Amino acid sequence: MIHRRSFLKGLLSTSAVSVIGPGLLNAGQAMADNAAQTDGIWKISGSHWGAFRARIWAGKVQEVKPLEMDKYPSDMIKGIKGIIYSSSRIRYPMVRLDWLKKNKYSGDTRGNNRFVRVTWDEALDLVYRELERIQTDYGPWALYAGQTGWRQTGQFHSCTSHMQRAVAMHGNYITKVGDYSTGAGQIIMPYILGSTEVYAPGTSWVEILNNTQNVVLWATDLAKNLQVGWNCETHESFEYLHQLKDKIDAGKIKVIAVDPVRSKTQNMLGCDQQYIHPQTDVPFMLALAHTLYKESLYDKAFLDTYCLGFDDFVPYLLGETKDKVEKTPEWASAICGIKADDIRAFARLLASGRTQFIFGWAIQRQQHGEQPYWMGAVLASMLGQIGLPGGGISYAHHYCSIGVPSTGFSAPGGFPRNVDQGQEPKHNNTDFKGYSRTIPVARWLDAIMEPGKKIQSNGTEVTLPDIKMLVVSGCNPWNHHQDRNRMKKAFRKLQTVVNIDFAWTATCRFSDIVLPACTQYERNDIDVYGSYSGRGLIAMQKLVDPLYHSKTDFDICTELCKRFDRDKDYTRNMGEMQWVKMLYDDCKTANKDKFDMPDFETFWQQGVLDFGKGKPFVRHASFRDDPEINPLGTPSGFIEIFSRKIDSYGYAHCQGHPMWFEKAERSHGGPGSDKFPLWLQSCHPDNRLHSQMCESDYRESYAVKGREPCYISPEDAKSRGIKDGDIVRVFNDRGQLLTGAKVSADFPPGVIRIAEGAWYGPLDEKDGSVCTYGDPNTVTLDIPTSELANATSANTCIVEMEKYKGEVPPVTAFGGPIEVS
Ligand SMILES: Nc1nc2c(c(=O)[nH]1)N[C@H]1C(S)=C(S)[C@@H](COP(=O)(O)OP(=O)(O)OC[C@H]3O[C@@H](n4cnc5c(=O)[nH]c(N)nc54)[C@H](O)[C@@H]3O)O[C@H]1N2
Ligand SMILES: Nc1nc2c(c(=O)[nH]1)N[C@H]1C(S)=C(S)[C@@H](COP(=O)(O)OP(=O)(O)OC[C@H]3O[C@@H](n4cnc5c(=O)[nH]c(N)nc54)[C@H](O)[C@@H]3O)O[C@H]1N2
Ligand SMILES: [Mo]
Repeated sequence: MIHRRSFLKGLLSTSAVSVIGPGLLNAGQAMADNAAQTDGIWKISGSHWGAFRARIWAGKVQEVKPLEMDKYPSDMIKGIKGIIYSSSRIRYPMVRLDWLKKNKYSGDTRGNNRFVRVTWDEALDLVYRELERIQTDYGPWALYAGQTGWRQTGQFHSCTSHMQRAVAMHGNYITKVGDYSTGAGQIIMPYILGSTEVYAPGTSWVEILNNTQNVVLWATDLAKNLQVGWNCETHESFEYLHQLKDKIDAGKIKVIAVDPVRSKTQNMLGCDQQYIHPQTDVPFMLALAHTLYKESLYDKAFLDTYCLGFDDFVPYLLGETKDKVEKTPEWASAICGIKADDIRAFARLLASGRTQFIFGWAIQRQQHGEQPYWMGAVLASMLGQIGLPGGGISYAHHYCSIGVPSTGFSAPGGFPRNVDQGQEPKHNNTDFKGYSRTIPVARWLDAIMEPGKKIQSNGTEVTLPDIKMLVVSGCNPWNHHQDRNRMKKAFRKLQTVVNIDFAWTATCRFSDIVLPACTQYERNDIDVYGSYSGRGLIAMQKLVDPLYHSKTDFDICTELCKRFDRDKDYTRNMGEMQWVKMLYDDCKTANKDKFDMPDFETFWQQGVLDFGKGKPFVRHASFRDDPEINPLGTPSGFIEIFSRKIDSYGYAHCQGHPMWFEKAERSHGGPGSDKFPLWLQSCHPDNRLHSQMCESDYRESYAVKGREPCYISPEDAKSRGIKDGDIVRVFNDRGQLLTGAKVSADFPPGVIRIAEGAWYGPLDEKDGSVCTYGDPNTVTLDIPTSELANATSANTCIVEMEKYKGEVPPVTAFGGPIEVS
């Protein structure tokens, strides 16, 4: 199982470079002293959006500005204040009225948003009562506490760990494997290149800038997505993007973005775009491979030395096996919308010099999302440049500043998500009644809908458990999962849903017990500065005390554990600052041979440690140097163009080599497009992190008449009589939502975008109810990528849209519950 945090920990503990001493002490302190005399004090903290200083006065955060070290701060820093003081903060523990008062958990009204305020003791007693009931009446298979997400930053307070450890102190439960980000990629790539690749350090930008002739940005929007990090983001990668732009301008590097849309990155770099119809990357790639093969532009020696199975793949390319279709440029052109001659020219360009592929993740978040990643590796293998500086393939340069050299600093640990060794849960029942204890992350809703169903998953059989109770913290399932109306049906079957959050999201609306956590700005913590680069450490100094009746997740979970006498085990008898100091001290010890870190008090007062710049790195270089001594982690140790292992599973939609499969639905002449001609891409937002910061006054900077924007091409707008700023209804057979039209020439006909993370605001809890704010997951398709990864297929979705006539209903997404006394 891959946890990002543990992965990063392992990763950062590799090489060592010299330390650049803490440089910000004087500037920061002087600023703080200065401000203190007039209007408050300045503190330092970090966030997914970057490090910042905040001015506190009269017990309130007055002002937030990026840390000086951050040369390319994200605009989203402006939204932080709005998170703290949003109208959707959860003020008190709340319990759903019908669940509390009626019998049988009143699943039929779940989602009606009518809640009663209760005391902390009442709320936690109810949570404990429900955990007891589930463990004794059913068993650990009926409890799901496994879903995770983008909890706020901070190594100690990382909230999902707190919830999971507290629940684990009480009893066992169902967990998940994988994530929504890279669900298909992280499962397929270990078979092909021997690691997840998606969470691996990529070739450093300096190597690309110095060695590459052609950079292919394949479905990736670096300038948009590098704004956020899993830990506190440094934005160092933007320095390299600017250098890349200079090289493009000077004619030294050619950058081509393969994307249906003209992205923020393309606009920033001024690079070329290779338009492609959505979801048709595999036919395009197959035709590129066909050209390389036919024109002998491929590296036979590389395929012989480093790869297995090219000979098994070629017959498919030539139309001799499987579908018996030759994968010519003419064949591909009819599917992907690129002229056959342009495909040939593209293939010749790829083979003309040093070529670096950089893939994003959106194309594996679609049906058969395993295939483009595998086929990308085949193309890169045919070019024979894997392991060379500035050549080969990367699957993650848009994520957490991958490509910025790592300092080799060992990151601090975090709060444990399991019980300690030697401890047992109160109810140590390990009888899962034949149900699988671990399920693929995106299939939890299938479990609720079809308990007992057996599905294939990555070479094993999974029996979906009969989930009766959910406990959620640090993620927002009513943001991240697909198909809201299907979710409503599933949630009606649940007995009890507990959610811990600081914001009244749609998940709160569909819960029964809601516990108010405080934000990260209301607690002390420590974080890595630069997730993969290991640039430094950030002290996350509490800015203000927890607002309203909210508490830290740590305090909430401690009090829950007190109810079954496990609070001391849970906390290890330590408080917040003891934990933070211990994590720091352990980190100092782990790094003692590499960096001279000051004592905790000095660090805390200073706020930031800077370890300087790291050493450049070339992905797969050691494998290329000597594949016998440094084999890949694949079954054979080589790049597997044909995978016997995958082939042996006998899956219909992921066979022995990469293939093209038609999608369940597809625009541009694909299935269903006569009725729903528009492809909806629910990309990651430019001005939020998923649903976080959607509720902030910062929203006003991009919302259209108070709704989430929907980007649409001038052609599609015109043919539907839609003007920029109009309220439009987007719909298909699964649901409907209202958004505000943004007409933009960056979008081609047949493609619209509504960013994921727009809060779900249904008019009521009934099926088919319109979403009033514009959550794209109201209409997305909830099917697995394939039997291999079972990942989300969110980007396989087609819709129609129209100008909204009639009276526009108010937005119901924000402002919290309907409080009933
Ligand atoms: N259609 C579509 N759907 C998608 C995607 C897509 O591209 N298209 N992308 C998918 C991907 S890649 C991802 S990663 C997911 C993201 O899905 P999530 O990770 O679920 O998204 P977030 O909105 O970040 O949800 C985090 C929630 O945790 C809460 N929270 C944050 N910090 C704390 C804390 O300290 N304590 C407590 N108690 N709560 C906290 C926040 O308020 C928020 O409600 O979405 C997936 N869904
Ligand atoms: N600002 C911001 N940054 C983020 C996040 C955020 O919420 N906000 N979330 C973070 C997280 S959790 C994740 S998982 C990553 C997500 O990273 P990705 O999944 O890579 O990002 P997306 O923005 O969904 O899509 C990237 C590009 O893929 C293109 N694309 C989509 N479908 C296709 C297709 O079929 N073919 C081709 N060729 N191109 C296609 C889109 O047009 C877009 O330009 O971003 C991270 N960074
Ligand atoms: Mo993600």
